[in-house]
This record gives sequence, structure tokens and C-alpha cells, in this order.
Amino acid sequence: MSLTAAWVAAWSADPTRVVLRAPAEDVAWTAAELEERTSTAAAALQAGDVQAGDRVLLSCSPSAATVVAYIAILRAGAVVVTANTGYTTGELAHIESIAQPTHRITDANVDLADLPAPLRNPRLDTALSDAPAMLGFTSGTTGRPKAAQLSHGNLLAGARAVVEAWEWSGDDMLLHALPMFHMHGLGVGINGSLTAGGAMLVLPGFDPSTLAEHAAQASMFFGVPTMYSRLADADRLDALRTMRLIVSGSAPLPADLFATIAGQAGQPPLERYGMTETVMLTGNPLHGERRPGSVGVAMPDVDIRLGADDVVEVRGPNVFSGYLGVDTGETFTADGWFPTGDIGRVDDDGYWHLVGRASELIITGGYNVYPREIEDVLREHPRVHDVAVIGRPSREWGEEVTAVIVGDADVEDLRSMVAASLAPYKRPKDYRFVDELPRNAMGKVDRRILGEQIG
Ligand code: MCA
Ligand code: AMP
Repeated sequence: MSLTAAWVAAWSADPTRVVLRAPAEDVAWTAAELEERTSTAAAALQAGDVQAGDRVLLSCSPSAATVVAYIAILRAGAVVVTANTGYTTGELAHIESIAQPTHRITDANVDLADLPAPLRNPRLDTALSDAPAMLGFTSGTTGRPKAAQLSHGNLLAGARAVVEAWEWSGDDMLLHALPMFHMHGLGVGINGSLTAGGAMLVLPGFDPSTLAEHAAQASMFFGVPTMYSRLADADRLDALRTMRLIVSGSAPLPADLFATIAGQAGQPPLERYGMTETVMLTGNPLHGERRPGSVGVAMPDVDIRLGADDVVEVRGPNVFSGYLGVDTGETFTADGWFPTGDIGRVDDDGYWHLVGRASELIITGGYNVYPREIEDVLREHPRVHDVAVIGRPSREWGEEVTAVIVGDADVEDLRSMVAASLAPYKRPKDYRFVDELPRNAMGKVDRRILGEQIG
């Protein structure tokens, strides 16, 4: 079954229910209206020559129009290619060179007004379960993004798992304040809500006071730890008290923040763990102990084990089929499991903990940054002789991107170089200068020692 056939079935079960609210756009659409708008938009995409299997770049801010465009691409049988709206021209060009999209939807044309009149007999919701639905970009070890290919079946399995685990129903209203170009906002937020037959209240972005203002209307909120920490700083966590479920993910939730949320929001947050390549993998239970510092137990239908070097390995209907252009032999183990790159351990009663990462990946505010990509840019400066980019602990961001430089380049010069080629979240928040970088016997920078040295 295609993902969208499942959504259409959920809409037709209760067509008069309001399923999409977006106060900033004055939107309150029933299931019948959302069905009608997305089928018209999908038919317009097909009139605009979007064929089944074509790749459509979607790089838009969160809005009702973005939700419609996303659903329409999938209903038309095309593949959603996600891209951060903060990308520079160079970053976007790289994504496009890998994904080769035939069409582009950005904030400038998200209303799809530039398309011809919709086809009269569109072919909608006909994608098979193994047809590609999404190309999601993740940081590769070379520092440049790789495209993870997810099918309709992968995304449907991922959505059904969270629907089951969180007893998500048609009575739920999700307060959606996440970006709509990542698995968290799309694969969990939107796909989960549509699969459950629930409703969403979409905000154009995250800010504590707007969130608090709308919280009473919603039953669920999903956020990254930075959002919870900002709600705590603004003294607005109590706005979440009326919700039935608050979920944290994308980055580690520190135990002290867990305790602050539990106290001020009147309920422990449910921390879960996922990846672009797999949708969700584990989660603390809806009923039962939510263990601080643990990412919980395996999601329904997900198999999880510890592989070589304590890397977490996973398998299941939600796990992607591979990266575009990369041999699957390099991506999966010989017996078909996906090594996540996260180092884990498991308690006797099945609760998983993530204790580190096999790679140098930095996670800042829920966004992934690969040091190499920033180092490559900084190294271009003639007065940078050597450089290492590391993540330093930060209360606000979890990890803060920091550039450590050997040389005497001017920091303002470095900042403007970086701004010209990298999205804002990748830009170092701090620049430090040292006489030399600590290296191990293999000549590789020892990032742990470097972190200790600069404090
Ligand atoms: C914005 N900035 C950041 C970040 N976000 N810097 C580092 N890390 C970030 N995450 C920059 C801004 O560009 C700006 O730079 C400065 O920091 C302050 O911006 P501000 O307005 O305060 O930021 P914001 O727009 O309010 O964004 C903060 C945010 C956002 C709301 C927490 O980062 C966010 O939505 N994060 C969620 C990411 C997410 O959805 N991840 C899921 C990935 P300047 O001052 O220079 O202009 S999917 C995933 O990980 C898997 C599947 C999973 O498990 O979920
Ligand atoms: P992405 O490539 O953006 O999908 O990010 C996936 C990565 O985010 C995972 O491999 C983990 O390293 C990290 N992650 C997601 N959820 C959690 C969590 N609850 N705790 C710690 N790390 C997490």
C-alpha cells in the first residue's frame, strides 16, 4: 500500500473533522478539504509534467501550503527530496547534483500557482509499497551529504510504529513546530498524524511564546532538546501541562533537563531515538517507566542489536534500502543489518542508551554537522595552517560547533568565508587559536584531547 492510500482511507473515515490548522495562515481544513486540495495539487503537478518516480525538491518553511505540497508530491507518485531552507547556493547545488530533481518547490512557489491546470484524470495514490517516496540527506563521513532512499513501505512502517507505540488516534492534535525538511517533522510529525487520522496545528517556526499560546489546543508536542531548554529558559514549560504526550528526540536529552521538564510540564518527556535512514528505532514507553538518559525500548517491528565495536545495528520494515549511488554492501552488514554509527549499550530489561558516535558527527540543536565540511572551507584561508572543528558541550545547543585554528587568520574574515558557503547552523559559534593540534600515532587529530585542552 502507498503511504498516501493509507491517508486517503483515514480522511474518508471522517471527512468533516478538522485535520489541519495553521493559525498564521488562517487555515482550518477538514479531512475532505485536505483530500480535495492535495488531489488538485497532485493533478496540477502531473499537468506540470511530474511523472511517477520523478524527484521533486521540497525546501520550504513550515506552513499549511508546505503540507499540501508534500502530500501532493507523494500522491502523484513522485519522490520528495528534502533540503534545509538555510542552505547556501553551493550546498543546494551539491544536493541537486546527487538527487537530480526534475522540479523544485521552495517558499517562492509553494502555492503551486505556477503549474498548469490540474489534469482531469490524474493517477493518484498508486505507488507500490517498494516505490521510492523520499530522498533524505544525511551527513556522510566525507562531510558531504548522502541521499538515503526511503520507500512508501518504509515510511508507512515508520509512521505505524509511532502510531501504535504512542496510541496516536483521530482524537489527537499535534502541535507541529519542527522544520518540514527532516525526518522528525515529516516522517514522525506529518506522516504519523496523517496515518493516525489525527489533526495537526502547524506553526511557522519555533518560539516559546507562540508555542505556549497554542499549547492548550493540542494533545501532543514533539521537540528537540534545544526547544525544551528554550521553553525552560522562557519559563513556559508549564504550557505543556495539558498535553497527553510530549516527546523529545534528534539529540540527547540531558538528565537535568528531563527532570526540569518533568517538574514544570507535570509529566516526564518521552525520549525516543531515530534516524533519517530508519524513521524511529526506540522509544521510552507511553505507559511505564520513562528512564532519564535512556532512549527506551525497540519500536514495534524494529530489531535492534549491538554489533562490532558496540555500534547499534537495526533491521525492520522501516529501514531504508540504501544511499543513492552507494553500494549496499558498504551500507549494510553481510547479514542485512544497518549499522547506525551510534555507540550503544542496553540494560537487562531492554532499555537502550546511546553513549557516543562512531563518527565525528556533531549534533547541534538537532541538526547534524560533519566537521570535515567546515574544516574544508576554513582551510581555504591562506593564514589558516591547520584546523579542527569540534563540538563542545552547550546548554542551549547540546553541542556547539567550535573551530580550533593553527594560524593567525582574522576571525571576521573566517566568519564571512564560512557564511558564504555554509548554512547558518553549521557556522562555528566560536573560534579558538592554538599553536598546534594534538594528534595520535596515526597522525589524526585527537578531538577528545583537543576538547579538553580548549575547555
Ligand atoms: C539555528 N541556528 C543554529 C541552529 N538553528 N545554530 C546551531 N544549531 C542549530 N540547530 C543559528 C541560526 O541560524 C542563528 O544564527 C542562530 O543560530 C540563532 O538562531 P535562532 O533564531 O535562535 O534559531 P532558531 O531559528 O530559533 O532555531 C533553533 C531551533 C532549530 C528551533 C532549535 O535549530 C530547529 O528547528 N531544530 C530542529 C532540527 C530538526 O528538526 N532536526 C531533526 C533532524 P545567526 O545568529 O548567525 O543568524 S531528523 C533526526 O535527527 C532524526 C530522524 C530524529 O531522531 O529526529
Ligand atoms: P539524522 O541523520 O539527522 O537523522 O540524525 C540521526 C542521529 O541523531 C542518530 O544517529 C543519533 O546519533 C541522533 N539521535 C536521534 N535521536 C537521539 C536521541 N534521543 N538521543 C541521542 N541521539 C539521538
